Parts: sequence; C-alpha cells; structure tokens
Amino acid sequence: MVLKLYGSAIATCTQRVLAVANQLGVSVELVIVNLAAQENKAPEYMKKQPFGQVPYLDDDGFILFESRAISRYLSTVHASGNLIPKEAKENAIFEQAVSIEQSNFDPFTTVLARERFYYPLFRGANYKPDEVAAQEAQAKLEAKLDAYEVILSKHAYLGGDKLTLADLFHLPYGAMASSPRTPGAPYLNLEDPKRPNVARWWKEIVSLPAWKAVSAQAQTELAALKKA
Ligand SMILES: N[C@@H](CCC(=O)N[C@@H](CS)C(=O)NCC(=O)O)C(=O)O
Repeated sequence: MVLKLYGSAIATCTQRVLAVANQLGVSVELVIVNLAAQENKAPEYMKKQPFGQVPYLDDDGFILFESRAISRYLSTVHASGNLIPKEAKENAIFEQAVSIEQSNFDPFTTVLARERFYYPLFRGANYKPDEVAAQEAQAKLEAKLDAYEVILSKHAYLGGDKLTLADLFHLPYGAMASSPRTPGAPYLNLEDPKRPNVARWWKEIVSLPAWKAVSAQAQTELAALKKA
C-alpha cells in the first residue's frame, strides 16, 4: 500500500515530512491539496484533518497529522528509526533538540517566513509586511542562535553526533525565513561567519539531496500553480 501524504510541496509542514521521507528513503505519494482554493477547508478534508491544515498522512486508512508526528511515524514504522537515536542518553539529547526547534526556532522563523516570504508571494505586491513583527522576531531569533552556536560547538548536530529528525525539522522554516522576498528586508543569515558552527551545520543540512529534492518539488508545484 502506497503511503499518501495530503499536502503541498510549497507548504512548510508538508516540506518537513517530504524531507524526512527522502532522507529515510521512504516512498510517499504527495496528493496535492490546493491551499489557495481552500481545499483544506472542505468538509471531506476536515474529517481527516479537523484543523483544516496540511499535511496529513494516510497509511492504508491510518490517518495521522502534525508534521513532526508523521516524521517520527515514518522513521519508526517505515524505516528502522535511524533518524531517532535509541540509546537512552542519546535519545534524551535528541528530544532536547526536538524541543529546542519548537520553542526557540519555529516561533520566530514562522513570523519571518510569513511576513517576508509567503504573504508577499501569495497576497501579491500590495501586501505590506509587518516589519515591526518581523524585526522583533529576527532579534529574538538572533539571540537564540547564539545558544545554537554553543550547542553546535560541542557536537556536530543539534541532537548529538549524528544527523537526526531534529536537524531536518529546521529546514522548511529556516530556508523560507532566510529567503526574503521583501526588497530591503534585513536578511536572516544562517550562514553568518560570526557563528561558525551554526553556519557549518546549516550549510550541511540545506545541501542534503533530501532537501534539494523538496525545494525542486516546491518550484515545480509553484510553477504549475502560476500557470493554472
Ligand atoms: N503543527 C502543524 C501545522 C500545520 C500548518 O500550519 N500547516 C499550514 C501550512 S504550512 C496550513 O495548513 N495552513 C492553512 C491553515 O491553517 O488554514 C504541523 O506541523 O503539521
């Protein structure tokens, strides 16, 4: 049975799952949900995902949503968990990193991505980004990245010495937040040489073929959407 992921390669949380699936070598069929047409708010869709959000996974009738939960499921059920350390202490450091991403990265990069990337993209040239909110988020994130530098100076990855889901979870919002579409907006530079270990880590994870494939898939979907 084919694993079906209902979502959009343009949407960050779908990208998170796609990147994990690619890295694990798990084959997932993306069933595109058109967010612009609000297909995610259709009653049939909301029976599966009651928040009306993407993505959700359908594994032979087993329905699961929340991108990080889906990623863990793919890692443990459909692969041998090699992106989740099993040994107790290694697993604890991994869980620490998962928590770090959700509390110290995601809340700020989501504001930057929204104001400087996807609202300008989808709401058009007339959209006036809330730069006050964006700059506040960026200042807070910069301080958090100083702590990332400390952690990443001690081990190669955020969750220990091996690449884990925790690293991959950063990719969609990190990439979007550091690719502003708003002319003149201050640039979030995750490769800033003033944090050499963050720069090393970020360069490595954005260069993973698993992520490059997701970026290419997003471009293809965006081009098709623009044509339609
Ligand atoms: N915590 C959820 C968030 C899902 C989410 O916010 N998805 C966005 C796209 S990235 C969405 O569906 N937005 C449309 C909406 O909320 O109406 C996850 O990780 O899957």
